[in-house]
Amino acid sequence: MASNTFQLGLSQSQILELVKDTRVLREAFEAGSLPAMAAKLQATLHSLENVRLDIGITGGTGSGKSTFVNAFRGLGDEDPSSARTGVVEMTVEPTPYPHPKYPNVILWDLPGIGEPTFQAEKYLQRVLVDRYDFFIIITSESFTAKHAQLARRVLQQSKGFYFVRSKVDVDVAASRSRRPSTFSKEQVLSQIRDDCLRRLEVEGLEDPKVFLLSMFELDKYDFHLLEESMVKNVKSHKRHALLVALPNISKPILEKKAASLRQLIWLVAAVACGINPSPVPGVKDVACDLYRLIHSLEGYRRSFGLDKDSLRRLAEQTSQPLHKILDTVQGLKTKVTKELVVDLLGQASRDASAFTQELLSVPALGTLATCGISFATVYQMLRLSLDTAVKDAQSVLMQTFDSSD
Ligand SMILES: Nc1nc2c(ncn2[C@@H]2O[C@H](COP(=O)(O)OP(=O)(O)OP(=O)(O)O)[C@@H](O)[C@H]2O)c(=O)[nH]1
Ligand SMILES: [Mg+2]
Repeated sequence: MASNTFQLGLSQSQILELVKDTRVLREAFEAGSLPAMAAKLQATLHSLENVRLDIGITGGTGSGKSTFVNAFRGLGDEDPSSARTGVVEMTVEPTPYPHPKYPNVILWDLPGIGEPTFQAEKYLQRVLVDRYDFFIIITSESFTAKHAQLARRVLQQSKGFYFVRSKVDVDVAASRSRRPSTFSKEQVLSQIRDDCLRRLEVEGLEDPKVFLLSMFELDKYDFHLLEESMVKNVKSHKRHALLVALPNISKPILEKKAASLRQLIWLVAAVACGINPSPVPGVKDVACDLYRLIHSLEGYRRSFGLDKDSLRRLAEQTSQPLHKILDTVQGLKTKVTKELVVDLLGQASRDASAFTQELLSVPALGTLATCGISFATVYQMLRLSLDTAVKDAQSVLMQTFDSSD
């Protein structure tokens, strides 16, 4: 990349490319001092963290749409901000439910597609199809012509969709109690899957994919596969927003989250050192914006479900004492304060010096010399804190979700 391109100002998509490739970052550093870049980087960071994502949840009446909306947002049915659920028809108008921790991620609880005269085109007009990034089409029974018709129309509007077969816990439990001697969970699930695929194929859909779920137990069945598929297919500038908001129910998702947050560390460090830096008391040669770092560390905890609210909810949902879950957390157990960040920076500065040397030995980073030590220390602190948060999230996952069933 020509260095003057950078000085002239990069577009957001070019900065996104930078996020993916730190070699290009090094070249970019050559072009200007950190403070000069920081404002642009801050705007990019802000838009990456706040980009809007609208997911339309649709499907048969009573199929579990509203329950899915709540479960995805980590809420039970009785939370005051939950979507209403129940055995009689509940949802008649499209209703937005922002994620409680990421209000830019919105799940839309859409009306059921139950009526006999259902017409996909009219339905999509009514719910304003353009609003959604993609759809999740749910059934708790067999897929029918209605689901297929809806999916085809969604595709024609150049939107994506995922088929979900809900309430598989009911099928598994029924089979277990009715045919105990021959019961095989895998067999029940594969029968359901085959039946769903066959019916969708009969309706003319090519190579359909179906995710089997229990809305009450997202950690079981196919939810982790649905998460991975959504992450893979969502537009790249929205991927980070989706990832951080996803429920922490599988190791692969934790790792993908971590990778996405790790890619942004240099951006956060550049912004924290380049905008409103002030000397950090007790940490030699380091100046940065501590509030920006508090925001990022709180963000790690929130995204990995390590904040008090999330842990309390998890304890309730899994009927485990909160202290038992808290015992598995090595990192921050309390609110992130300025003192805590100063302390972490102090720890990081001890092993940041090797990293600073590494950074400064790259000729392109010579211009960083003025704020090189700050950048390296902040970078190192964020890297260590993120690693700790990932480890904690993995321990909490192992502690709370029993995969034996
Ligand atoms: N066992 C089991 N029950 C479920 C599941 N998902 C939803 N339910 C129950 O099914 C009933 C209907 O769920 P809702 O989430 O209200 O369904 P809906 O699709 O929003 O229904 P409408 O808004 O009326 O179209 C509720 O009693 C839920 O508790 C599931 O995966 N397993
Ligand atoms: Mg509903």
